[in-house]
Amino acid sequence: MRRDFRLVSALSDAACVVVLMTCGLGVAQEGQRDSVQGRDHGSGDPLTLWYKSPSKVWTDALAIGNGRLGAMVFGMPEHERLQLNDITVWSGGPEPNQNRVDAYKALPAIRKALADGDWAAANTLVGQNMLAGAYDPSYETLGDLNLDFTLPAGAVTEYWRWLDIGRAVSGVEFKIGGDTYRRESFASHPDGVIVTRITCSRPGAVGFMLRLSRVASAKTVAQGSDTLVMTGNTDLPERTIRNRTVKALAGNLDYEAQAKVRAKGGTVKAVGDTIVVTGADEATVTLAAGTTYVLDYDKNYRGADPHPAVAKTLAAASAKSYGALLAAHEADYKKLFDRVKFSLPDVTASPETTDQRIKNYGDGAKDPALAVLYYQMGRYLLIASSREDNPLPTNSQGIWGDGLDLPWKADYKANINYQMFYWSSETANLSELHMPAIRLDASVVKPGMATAKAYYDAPGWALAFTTNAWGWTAPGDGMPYGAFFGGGGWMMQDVWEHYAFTRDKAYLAKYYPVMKGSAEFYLSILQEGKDGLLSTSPSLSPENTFKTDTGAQGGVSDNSAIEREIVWDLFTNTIAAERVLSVDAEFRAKLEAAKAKLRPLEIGKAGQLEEWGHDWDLNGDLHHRHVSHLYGAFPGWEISPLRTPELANAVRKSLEMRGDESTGWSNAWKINLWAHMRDGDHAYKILSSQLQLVTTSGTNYSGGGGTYGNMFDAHPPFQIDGNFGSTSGIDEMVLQSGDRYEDAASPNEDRYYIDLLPAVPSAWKTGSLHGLRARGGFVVDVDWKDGKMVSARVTSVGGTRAKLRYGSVATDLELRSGQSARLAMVEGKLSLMAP
Ligand code: FUC
Repeated sequence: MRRDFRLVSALSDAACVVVLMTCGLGVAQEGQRDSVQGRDHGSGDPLTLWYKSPSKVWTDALAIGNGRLGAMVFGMPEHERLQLNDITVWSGGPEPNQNRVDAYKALPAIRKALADGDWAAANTLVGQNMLAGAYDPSYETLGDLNLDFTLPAGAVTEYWRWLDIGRAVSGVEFKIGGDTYRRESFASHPDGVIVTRITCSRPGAVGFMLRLSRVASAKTVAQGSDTLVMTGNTDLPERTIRNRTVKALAGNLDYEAQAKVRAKGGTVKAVGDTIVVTGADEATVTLAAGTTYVLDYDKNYRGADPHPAVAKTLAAASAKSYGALLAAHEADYKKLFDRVKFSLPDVTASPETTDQRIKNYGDGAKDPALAVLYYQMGRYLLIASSREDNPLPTNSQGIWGDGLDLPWKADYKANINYQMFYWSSETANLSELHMPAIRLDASVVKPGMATAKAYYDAPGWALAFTTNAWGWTAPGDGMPYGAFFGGGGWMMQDVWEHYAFTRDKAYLAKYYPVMKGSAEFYLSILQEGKDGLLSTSPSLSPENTFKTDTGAQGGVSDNSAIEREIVWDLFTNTIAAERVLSVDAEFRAKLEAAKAKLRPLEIGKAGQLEEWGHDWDLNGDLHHRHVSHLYGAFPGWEISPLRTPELANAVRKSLEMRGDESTGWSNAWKINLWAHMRDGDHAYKILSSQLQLVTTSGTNYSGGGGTYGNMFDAHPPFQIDGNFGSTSGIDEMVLQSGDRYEDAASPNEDRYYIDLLPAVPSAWKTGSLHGLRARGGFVVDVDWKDGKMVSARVTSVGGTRAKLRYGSVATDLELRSGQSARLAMVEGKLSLMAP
């Protein structure tokens, strides 16, 4: 179908509406704009992504966001599409009856089958008894802001579009005849709006029709002459999901979006449910949105009508000039973004477009500046999708998802993905952006208590394999992945790590009960073997299955490694939290006793770390994307090459057996794991395959991971965890701080080694990374040259004592808050000196 924009401009406004409505959308590259001639250079700025052709598919478009509101900017010359998202737009609603209340009664039979080695029976029993019902709600699009431009005929030349992540501004610019047309878009956190400004070098040449639309359930009306108001509810139409009919369901969530146009010169008027601008010198479109969502189980996740707040936000932002909005946005964004500076000498400063650079990188071209850009893109995306006051954390699409049933519901999958979103939040100096996740974690305690009771008759709270906006905590959906019960314990890393990095004791006191509730659950479900050792039974290893030596297959074991590693980690951190707070000595003693009796991890016949607590690894899916049994090496700290060398060797062996090719997030996990194995070159090899250009969006579970042209991670399809996880991986190559030591001078404080340059790849001979955060409350700047550290500067942000380590040589550090120290290699020795 073709839209003819010349026709539009020749008709009356009223007729335009009819033409547009009958002609369909999204094919604006056709017609007279068949040939868009790209500009031959970008801005040259190292933190700017740029392209010389308009977006053809969604993963070409460029992402902006203010934490809660996001948009994908497509940048077609005649048609701008800002595909909109609000982090709270979810279908479905709370499901207070999600649990199977008597499920725990099946446990004795399951445990007996496991003790008897009847793996098949155990698997069947878990499938029959331990899963809740359907899991249907999905994160959804908010809709589209469409601008259909009236442009003169003629070739589009010198076209380019960009995203400047140093300023968080995206733009499109091109020429027709001698005139330059330009649009700039950004999402402002201080003003709570998305802003697009349209200009042309020729006065009076700005003309467009503005529409606000959504694929389902929305109604748009004009209000006055310059504003559109779109309202609706995220009810689910009847759909088919995996051959199952999902009934129409009234959604729990109402949304509202408002867009207002301001123009200099020309006219602005409402025509039907559109706003038409003609003959203006420039125009600014401002969009605000909101929903009834509130992250509160007791309120059934339903808050106030968003209308008054949306109207107020829009009115306040519209009263400011474009320049004032932009200046406030940039200042606010830079406060976060500028905390970390990463630089690698740019050997071949590439003039190519960003997608071409990604392609070249995958083809073996050396472009270290692309790795720097990719690293900072992870930080940009977190700032854009998880501000401190976000009503929900970033989800598996960040905030950017188009459609009503997004891949894997774009939820908070708690068997790796959700936690990976926040791995870099603390290390990459964006600590406050971690808070939305910590609040979500705390919000599942109440529904999770019912889940703990239903499936284990246990105290505390439990969360199985995933959660969503509506407090889902039950196991479910399918086997074997749906019956994993490690999600809650794993999520508690959020709560602890935020303290470990910030040393905020008031924060820890507030959230300690959340950790304690999770620890209580695991304490009560641990099973004692005949030898007195503890493990979980039933236990799973996310999404993987095993094959025994006699050929039995299943996904339920009596001793999976990851569940023990999660428990080790949770108990270690809860014990540490109690030591800091001194509120609960009796409970701490119970955890200490149980931790001492946890069944040690096993090393199998190939030297690998056993995934199931049985030596079955060689019979199974050798290249499975999940590397769950390696949790103890990362994100956990049970295994480390210097403290537990034998287990670390087993981790290396398991990583080798799994191979390097996988999905995007799996690549990212392996970058972190190889960094923790202190093998920077292997980490770098996987980072390089993560920087391969992916152009397909079909789901691939066994490989194909990489990066889309717009720098989004490709599972494929798009899934943002690989972005965040890779940024964390680079942090872990340069700085690690999770190895603890006992400090006799202050035995109740958790103390850490700060490992400088533990795994910098040989390809990055010389470089610097300034502003990373280390556990214990420090900021670290480190510089290296010819593969060796030149100097490091450590500044206390609440930290007091640590051990600085380079290779295996360590030195003690003692600082007061705000104080710095410099560490340098002097005649081959680590020396601490005044900054
Ligand atoms: C798990 C993974 C998939 C995907 C999904 C969001 O199911 O195994 O690969 O990441 O979560």
